Amino acid sequence: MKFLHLTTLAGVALAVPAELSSRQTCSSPKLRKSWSKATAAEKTAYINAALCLVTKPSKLRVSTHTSLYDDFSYVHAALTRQIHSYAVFLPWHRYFVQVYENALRECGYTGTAMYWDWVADSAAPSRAAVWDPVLGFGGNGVNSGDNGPRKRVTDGPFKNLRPTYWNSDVQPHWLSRDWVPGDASSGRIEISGHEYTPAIMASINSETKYDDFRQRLENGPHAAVHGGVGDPLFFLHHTQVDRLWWLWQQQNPSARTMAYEGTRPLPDGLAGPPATLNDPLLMAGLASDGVVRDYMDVKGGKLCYTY
Ligand SMILES: [Cu+2]
Repeated sequence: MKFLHLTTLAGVALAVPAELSSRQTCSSPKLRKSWSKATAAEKTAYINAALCLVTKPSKLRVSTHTSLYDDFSYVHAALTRQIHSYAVFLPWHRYFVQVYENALRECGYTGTAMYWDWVADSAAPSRAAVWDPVLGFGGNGVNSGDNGPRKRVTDGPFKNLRPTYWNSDVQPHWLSRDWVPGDASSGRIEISGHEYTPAIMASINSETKYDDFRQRLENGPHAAVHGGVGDPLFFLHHTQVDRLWWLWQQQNPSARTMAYEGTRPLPDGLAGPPATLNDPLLMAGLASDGVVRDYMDVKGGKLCYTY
């Protein structure tokens, strides 16, 4: 059982970054930018920091020869039943992106997390700036013959990346990517662009209850983009998910900033009691566990950024 790993991980004590160790007042929130609006220098700095994570030692040391970069894939996969399909999906990924941004800083990065605005690119997602071979993450994977059943990303700054984990199993492979193909006759757009159009996003945004919004965002656009995107672009995808939640909160900040309800998972991943703001945000030793209420407000609790 993959889940048993968590029992051991939970006991690992690690240093907490200073900026997360106490409540802070957020007087100058950092602006998170869209990849397509960032400068070449900003993109290069982000890419270099992401590549640097591969050279940093693993904090988890679940298996040998893994890096800090691998830790992120591992934690996300190991916790998957705790962090998806429940209310905690949004605050958990919000915290996870923040932990990643902190890790990039350990690599000398002075910028912020960036997002891929796939709603803006939904008419032709395969032409988005994020796939650029120099100032992006490279394009779709190809059958290269050296990556098992997976399609290998053969261009861009990450073409020589060898992730250790496939889900939470040790299975070193070349970075792979496999876009959902388009089909003109049925109106299906490559990378499922028809599932995250501005019209669909406006409809999701009209939901007034937190968990209705969360479910439609998670099961619709979030899942559709994931169908063609792996790491390290994962973090630009999830920063966009975070931004869409923030936009929803901004429609009525006094009512929505702390709006949170739905179901909380049990340790085995099955549905548990009603979710509350005191629920934990497990980080499995990659960072200290958090509490939902500290990650609801991007300019309060333990966060200080804006979009
Ligand atoms: Cu996830």
